[in-house]
Amino acid sequence: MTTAAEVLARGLYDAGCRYAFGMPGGEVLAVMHALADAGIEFHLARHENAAGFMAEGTYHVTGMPGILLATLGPGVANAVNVVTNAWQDRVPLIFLTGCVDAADAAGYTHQVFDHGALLRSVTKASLTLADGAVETLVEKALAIATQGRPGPVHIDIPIGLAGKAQSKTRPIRLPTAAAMAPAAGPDLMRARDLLAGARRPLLIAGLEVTAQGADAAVADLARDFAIPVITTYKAKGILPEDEPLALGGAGLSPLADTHLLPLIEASDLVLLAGYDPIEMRHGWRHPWDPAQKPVIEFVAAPTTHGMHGASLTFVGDIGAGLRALRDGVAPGESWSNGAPVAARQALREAFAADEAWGPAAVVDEVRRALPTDGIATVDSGAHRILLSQVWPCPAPRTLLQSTGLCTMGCALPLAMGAKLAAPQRPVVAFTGDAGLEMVLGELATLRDLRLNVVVVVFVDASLALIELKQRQAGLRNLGVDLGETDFAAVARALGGIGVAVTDRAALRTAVSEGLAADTFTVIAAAIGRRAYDNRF
Ligand SMILES: Cc1ncc(C[n+]2csc(CCOP(=O)(O)OP(=O)(O)O)c2C)c(N)n1
Ligand SMILES: [Mg+2]
Repeated sequence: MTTAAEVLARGLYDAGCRYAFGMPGGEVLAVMHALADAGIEFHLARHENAAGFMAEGTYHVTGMPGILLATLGPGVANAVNVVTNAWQDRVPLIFLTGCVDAADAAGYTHQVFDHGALLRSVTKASLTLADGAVETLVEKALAIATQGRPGPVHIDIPIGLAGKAQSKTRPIRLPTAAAMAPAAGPDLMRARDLLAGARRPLLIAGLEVTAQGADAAVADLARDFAIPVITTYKAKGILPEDEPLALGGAGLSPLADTHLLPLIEASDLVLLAGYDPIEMRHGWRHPWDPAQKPVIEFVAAPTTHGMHGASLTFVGDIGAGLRALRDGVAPGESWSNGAPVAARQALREAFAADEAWGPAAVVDEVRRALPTDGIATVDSGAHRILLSQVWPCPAPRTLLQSTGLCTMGCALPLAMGAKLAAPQRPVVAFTGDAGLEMVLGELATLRDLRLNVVVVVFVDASLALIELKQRQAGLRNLGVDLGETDFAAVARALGGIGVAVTDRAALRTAVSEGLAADTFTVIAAAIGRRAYDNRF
């Protein structure tokens, strides 16, 4: 006998899913056991929200959708933030939940609400598993989650159905639809003419490039045609950031924008590669007028964001699109006035990391200690905006963060998922003190998983980003200060190594020992309040 839960689990396994995280309740036990029996590792987290970020961490390493499992009612409600994050940050997440059978729901209210109605605005789809159609629904969920603009898909699993035998089962059919390359035609000819005639071309690359694995196509185009590249924070490293054409990440820093936006203004052709402006703040609304300047866009799915326009839009396979664009075009002169080199130099000076001590020194020391195959994650707050400017990425997908939703509490669990899926790679999580306090329980999960993630916490006893905004707005100090937490002691109490540091040398030692340890390490870097004034 094969149950519906087993068919579901086998389907997800056959599609390549290997990791599930969550918090069970009585209503999802059959599903949890079926997942494990099918060969999908199930890991218990301390909060559904963190479990979802662990699943996301595995996705960035493996490229396969992660699975979040939650029980009905409070389990679903606890997961709303991470599901929304998957929606805004374009993460293919399969969210499995239990629900009472329809007949029961008609006359029973305890913990019962309409999961689909709650989740519909923040998922690509909310499906309910149906007797005899399990394979079809798994196929549908995976196709929806991974195709076009990736995102979360919810599957509600009625309790009675999970353990019910399925009379006929079949292997699932994996999604076959491939992203389309641009068709030959007048638009492509015009795009090639524009590239051939450009003298000051500029590339802006976004998260869809990493999602589609089109990094090499972007980097090759940039190098071969000497086109400077601005990326979003999520796309950092598409062009290794030590290369002269890499202008770093843009998104949240008005200071960085003062150097980058004038380059856009000066350019005579803007090429957008997988650029989804969901990562960008107000300053990136309509940064060009396509009536005045040619803008050629390659995107994964049709756009309706209203953030900018383009002269030509090609929807589908971004790598194939860029290769088709350059086909038959000879590289010409590029930026003979040297403006991108000057902008790069100005950015380096604006975000210098040579201070004796402070948040940039913390970032600088860890960057020196982390090998180039290392993965860093960073939480939301002032520390992230500074780090995203100061931290050079040697490759894509080596700096993970929440850039669409910008939620706190993501860095630690993202690091845990990444480490689990890539145990041989060193992993460091950067977080603010408030962000770490939001997910402290996951240090216990870290201990139980025996992962040697190094957690670096910027201790400023403050919601620094919000305190800064409060002060800039001329408001009195309210609701933004934290008491002092001894994070090193907390780490030790939870079974890890804890170190408090106040200078570069001690930090250097703590990071190298942490990376070599057989358990997790929390490094509490005391930077004091108001460390970010005039930094970004
Ligand atoms: C879940 C969530 N709640 C609130 C916010 C708003 N917010 C953004 S940054 C921030 C302060 C974070 O403080 P901390 O983690 O200490 O980082 P710091 O700014 O001090 O570097 C807050 C409250 C958010 N982004 N996410
Ligand atoms: Mg703080």
